[in-house]
Amino acid sequence: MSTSNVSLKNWVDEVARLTQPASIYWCTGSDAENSNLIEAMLESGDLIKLNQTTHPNCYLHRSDPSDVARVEHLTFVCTRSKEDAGPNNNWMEPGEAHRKVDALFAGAMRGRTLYVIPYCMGPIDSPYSRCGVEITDSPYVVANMRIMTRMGTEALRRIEREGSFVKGLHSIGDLSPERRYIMHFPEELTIKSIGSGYGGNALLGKKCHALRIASWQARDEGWLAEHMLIMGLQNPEGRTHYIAAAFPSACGKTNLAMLVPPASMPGWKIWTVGDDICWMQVDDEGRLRAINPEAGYFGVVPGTNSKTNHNAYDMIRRDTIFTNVAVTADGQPWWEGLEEGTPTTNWKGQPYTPGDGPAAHPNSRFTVSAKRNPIYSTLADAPEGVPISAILFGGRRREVAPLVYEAHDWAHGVLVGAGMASETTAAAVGQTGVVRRDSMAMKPFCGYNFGDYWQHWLSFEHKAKQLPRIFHVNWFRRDAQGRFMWPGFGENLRVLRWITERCEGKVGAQETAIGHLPRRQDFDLYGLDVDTATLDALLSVDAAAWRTEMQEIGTYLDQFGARVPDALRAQQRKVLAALG
Ligand code: GTP
Ligand code: SPV
Ligand code: MN
Repeated sequence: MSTSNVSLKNWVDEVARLTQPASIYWCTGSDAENSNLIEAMLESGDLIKLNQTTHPNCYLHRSDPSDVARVEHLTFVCTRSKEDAGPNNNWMEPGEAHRKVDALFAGAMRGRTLYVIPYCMGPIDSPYSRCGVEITDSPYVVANMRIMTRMGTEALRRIEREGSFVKGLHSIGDLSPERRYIMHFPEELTIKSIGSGYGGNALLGKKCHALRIASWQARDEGWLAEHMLIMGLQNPEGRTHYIAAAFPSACGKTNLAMLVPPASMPGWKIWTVGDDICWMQVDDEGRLRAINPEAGYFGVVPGTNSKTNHNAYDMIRRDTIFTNVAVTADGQPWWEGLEEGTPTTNWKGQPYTPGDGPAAHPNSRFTVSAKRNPIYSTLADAPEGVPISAILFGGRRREVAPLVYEAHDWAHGVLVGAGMASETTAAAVGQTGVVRRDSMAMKPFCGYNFGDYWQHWLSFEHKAKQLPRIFHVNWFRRDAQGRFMWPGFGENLRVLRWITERCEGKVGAQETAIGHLPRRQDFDLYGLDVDTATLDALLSVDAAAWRTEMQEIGTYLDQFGARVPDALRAQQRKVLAALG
């Protein structure tokens, strides 16, 4: 197979000359192709068969122990001007970056197959969707891309009609962290990634294309590419609101998007549109409309059980690729937080005895088709997407941030997003539990200068007629003993209920310097097991702590110098002044 797109054909030839593969294979996305790949990976040891009686069509992949998470320190945005990448990105001059990685790609695919993966991010017939082609020497990447994107012949046909596509070149190289780079060339719509087989480093449609490159394109073209879930909330009267929410990696997007309502809130229904990435455009009526560019979920496994999230738990019982989980004696996948079974083999494939530390890697993941989700929204495939009523920002904050508050207006909401902070997690290599600024949950993913990005966000005030309301949430407050104060998971629906009722102008709040907070009487407390003192603590503002927070946000903004919009600084000064 080949293609009528000359630039694609030439690029594949050029890459083959550089990387010297034993063969070239064009992926069609067919079932037969997938079965053959899985067979081959079972034979090579890339995949391990899990218990097919309890977990039909489920497989385990063990990655190299040095290659289990995103590597932010090895991820670069290579723009002609360093300023355009901004202090939020590692930068390398494009010519130098190409030379550096091309030297590593030379001969990298010797003895291996080069796979050409045409893919479409978003419904194949949506004007909001964008296509790309990933070249890789990893069959695991092919199998994952098949689940995560609309991959194969249909995507190739769209590329041939449209002409343009994002080029992503990937090789696992020698998996050495010393020779690992994730390079982005937004001005050339090109990605080059070598030395890692892990999710965000290797499935180039996801963070590399749909966030870093797409955020750059979105700024040029007047739309938004965000690290957000998209969910529908249907109230007992049958009205549905769609919400988009940006939380940093491993801070609860998949779980919120698949929320199971508590028994004490009958009549509420949740629909998942997306769990990680959201592309939004202003529609003809002046509203923000969102599509999920992905077709599957690459989700955090630990913590998933029938009580925290029955939907997710059911979803991953078949047709799932697990990465770096532990295994029981009878071949079932196992992870921390699963409330049944005993692991006998750890994520590295070594014998496991309880007390040895985590059996599954804290960043172990599942890859599964979105269609396996029992509450999958049929609108996830709609070319026109869904209208967004509210945008949520949120982080993992043991202190300071209350359970929920609403921004005063759009510009203040942009400050709320820009100033977001969260404790680091196992989703990226490095120390965990350290509070860092993570603007709009895009610190690792914005393909250009945050100063310009905030300006782009502010500009929607003039582009749209009916903007979503903006809120901030925090499920992760802790008490003096270190315990979570809020039960989270399904109970988060109480917060979402208040949010949708705010959007409908049906419920009150108290006015504070940082925004509108629900009072106890504004909140659905029926059947909630949280004592009054805890609830009051969750719904209050500590003025002294917030003054410090706002000053720190001011210092953070200073890093971006002249690129920080004046309107954003004005918002920061206004909140600080209101705090007294
Ligand atoms: P990425 O895929 O990395 O972008 O992560 P995500 O934002 O989708 O996070 P996910 O929903 O997978 O949750 C990450 C971890 O947080 C899991 O271990 C969850 O069990 C836990 N978690 C999710 N929601 C809540 C919550 O409401 N409360 C508490 N305490 N933990 C939660
Ligand atoms: C994240 O880290 O935010 C993820 C997983 O969603 S990865 O695809 O590896 O980036
Ligand atoms: Mn993510």
